[in-house]
Amino acid sequence: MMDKLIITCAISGAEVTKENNPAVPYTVQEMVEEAYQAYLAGASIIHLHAREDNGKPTQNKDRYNEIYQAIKEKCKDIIIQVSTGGAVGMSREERSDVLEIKPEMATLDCGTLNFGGDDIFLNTENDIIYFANRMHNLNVKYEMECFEKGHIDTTLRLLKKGLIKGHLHYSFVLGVNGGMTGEERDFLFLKDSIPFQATFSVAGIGKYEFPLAELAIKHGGHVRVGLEDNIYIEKGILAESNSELVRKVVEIAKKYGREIANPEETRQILRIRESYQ
Ligand code: KMH
Ligand code: ZN
Repeated sequence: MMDKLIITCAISGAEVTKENNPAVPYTVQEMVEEAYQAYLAGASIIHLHAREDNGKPTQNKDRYNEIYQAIKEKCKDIIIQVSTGGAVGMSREERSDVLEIKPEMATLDCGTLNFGGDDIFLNTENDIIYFANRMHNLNVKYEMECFEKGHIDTTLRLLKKGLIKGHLHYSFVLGVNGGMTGEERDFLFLKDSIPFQATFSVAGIGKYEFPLAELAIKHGGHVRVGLEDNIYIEKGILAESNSELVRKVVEIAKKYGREIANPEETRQILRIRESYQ
């Protein structure tokens, strides 16, 4: 019997802009509205990148806190997963500032990759250990973002050394320019490479968003969608909001008889309240 389906909505990202899609939120108010509508549509986790009002990505803890509290105020029980990936070029100290607000969840990026053009998204082994350690100490549940198979292998090595702990929850982020593609064979390879007891979600970039969502739904995984990953509801047609993308996943889930997990059920499936100690 499959778990209920956890839908994460990546509402803002660090790279996508209002020029790409006017629905991308920058201000606190816009973040709250996008998060709220996604929550009503069925998302139980919001993957959050903070922005300044002018759209500039920031990892500043005060700005995150303002957005975090405002979303929590409106969507009482929702889970907010902050990004420790930030934007390309940020230092690990800058990226981890947000952990000071003690979020319920955060991402843990598990390896370096090219990120299009001259960009490199840098996550050395020491970076991964540093972030994991800080999250163990603050009891922040991490989702391990893997952009290719080598990143999974890294997590397994660190697990053996006791440097990664607790229930393992992966996110396969596929289709980044420089990472692994999101074809069915890629998905199956990654799914079969993680430990049996682990849970996973998929985040398909661009055209991979919905085909990967469908594969994950069929195979007992979970799904992330949102404007961070994909700005189109259909080929060539911009999504009007994050919630429109969430609703499309809910429709696919119905086809396969997968019920949608609410935030409390999500906490149980991901064992969010378990301590690392
Ligand atoms: N913005 C990307 C460079 C994460 O949220 O942890 C990194 C990213 C991953 O989005
Ligand atoms: Zn992100």
